[in-house]
Amino acid sequence: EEQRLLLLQSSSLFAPPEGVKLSYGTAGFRADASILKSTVHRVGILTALRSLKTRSVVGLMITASHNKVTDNGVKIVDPSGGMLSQEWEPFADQLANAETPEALLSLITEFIEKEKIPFDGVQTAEILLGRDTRPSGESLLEAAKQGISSIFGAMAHDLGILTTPQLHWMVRARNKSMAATEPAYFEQISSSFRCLVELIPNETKSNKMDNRVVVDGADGVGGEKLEVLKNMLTGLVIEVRNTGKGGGLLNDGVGADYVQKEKVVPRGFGSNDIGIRCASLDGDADRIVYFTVSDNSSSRIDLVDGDKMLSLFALFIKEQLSILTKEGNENPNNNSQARLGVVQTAYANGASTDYLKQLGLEVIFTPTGVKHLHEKAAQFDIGIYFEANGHGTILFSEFWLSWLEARNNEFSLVSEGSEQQKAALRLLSVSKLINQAVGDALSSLLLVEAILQHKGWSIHKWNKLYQDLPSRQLKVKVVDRTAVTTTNAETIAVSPPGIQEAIDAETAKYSKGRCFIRPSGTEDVIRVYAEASTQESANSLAGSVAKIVD
Ligand code: 16G
Ligand code: ZN
Repeated sequence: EEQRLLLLQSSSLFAPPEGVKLSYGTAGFRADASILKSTVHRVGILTALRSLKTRSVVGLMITASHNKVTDNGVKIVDPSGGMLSQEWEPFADQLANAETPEALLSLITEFIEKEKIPFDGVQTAEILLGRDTRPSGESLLEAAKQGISSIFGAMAHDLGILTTPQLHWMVRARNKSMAATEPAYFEQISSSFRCLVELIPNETKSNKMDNRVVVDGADGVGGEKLEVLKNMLTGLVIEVRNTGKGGGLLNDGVGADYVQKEKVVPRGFGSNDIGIRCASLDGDADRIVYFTVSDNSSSRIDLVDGDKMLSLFALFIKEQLSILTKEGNENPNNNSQARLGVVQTAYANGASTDYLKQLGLEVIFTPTGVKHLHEKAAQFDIGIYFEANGHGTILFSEFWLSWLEARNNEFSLVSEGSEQQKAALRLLSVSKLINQAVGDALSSLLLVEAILQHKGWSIHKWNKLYQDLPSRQLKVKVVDRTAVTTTNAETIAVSPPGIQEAIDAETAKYSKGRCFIRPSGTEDVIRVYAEASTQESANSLAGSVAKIVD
């Protein structure tokens, strides 16, 4: 009874905005920050319930990633460090849209019963809170805290300003009883980077490679954190621009999303940077793309996107695995081939998929959205996933990692310093460097840098792994985006009837033509993606399919 009163009282302070319907989309709730307080308060309540239900530490992150600075958002981090279980998403929607405190209370009561959430006053809940640099973050975080404290036994730990992947990492670490602080995070990724650098073969060490990278911090949290991290590294010089300290506006003409979609340089980059290796983070540092300033026009870029990072990572891992499992070594039992797989979405450039298949890798497709890719990648011993937009990571199964640890220990006894041991150590370092919870721009940056140094490659050499097929993306504003439904990882439209046949007929007119449509998960639009052998034909294919949709 006391609990009910507390919830009613707390909720009456956070009335939902009128006439707005919010939904827990691909990446949590997102909207203009001014209408989000009640939603965040309710997500606070939900996060406490999630912690009670799972009897573990969970997380709550306040961010709107690459969206404009006046937007904000909120999402829940599950005990594994991954996204909130999809089963709970519909309930998040219901909670956010309950009109009165009474309606909210009855929803919660029903849900507690249905989900058998232990509500005995004995079980406690613990929630880690983080936010990006948006000015609205502070008051929204306060709303989240009040939501959490309206559940008896729930405790919030405010960790202040963090990148999204840092919070995911910390939630995962806490539930594994490991140190879950920011210094522990920096220490782990900087020391595993150091290990990879120490294991660079002598042949490439002597290559005079440019060890400088210039990073666009999107005027957000990533730039700020990278300023700290860079001082813990040796053998790599990181120059951070758009750190947010110079008065620049978050995501405004800067950031990975802008650079990838517009294919132009971010603010603060130009003709002085021609030939230099550059990278761009998004507003909460869970995405990164590389680029170079094009030498014919100082505002255009050559983009090195998520697909190319995936390819570089896949190549490196595959090489290390083949050294590790080379035949004729001391140990006849060494026949454990790791199952290595890669996961992409329909947006992956067709040339990247061809390249990966030609490497002999298993390539799987899922619908857009990190939760889908992550789930599939987790089914391999080593699963690599990336969206073209620069979000991705490499997952190592616990089982395979302990096999690898054991192999490494054997090598220490019988063949210390052998090539095989080095390969084992490199793979172990990668598993510590790259965020196991979610895509992380800072750890992806360091892994790219370590691999380029390992191979003695410039960004141009890397970019030549394969040549992107020309592509074009368009969006079509529609009244009802749910009219379009898709199947086969969004590559085929099943409704409205007849539309796929029309797309097929159009696509068939182009050499290397490929085209799909899908409803956006974050905007009221239908997205069109087209690829073909020339830029003109990709543009024209996208254009005619957009007309079909309209
Ligand atoms: C969200 C997703 C991102 C996806 C994008 C697609 C997460 C953390 N983020 O930002 O992975 O690429 O949505 O947006 O899942 P769209 O549905 O509007 O095309
Ligand atoms: Zn982001």
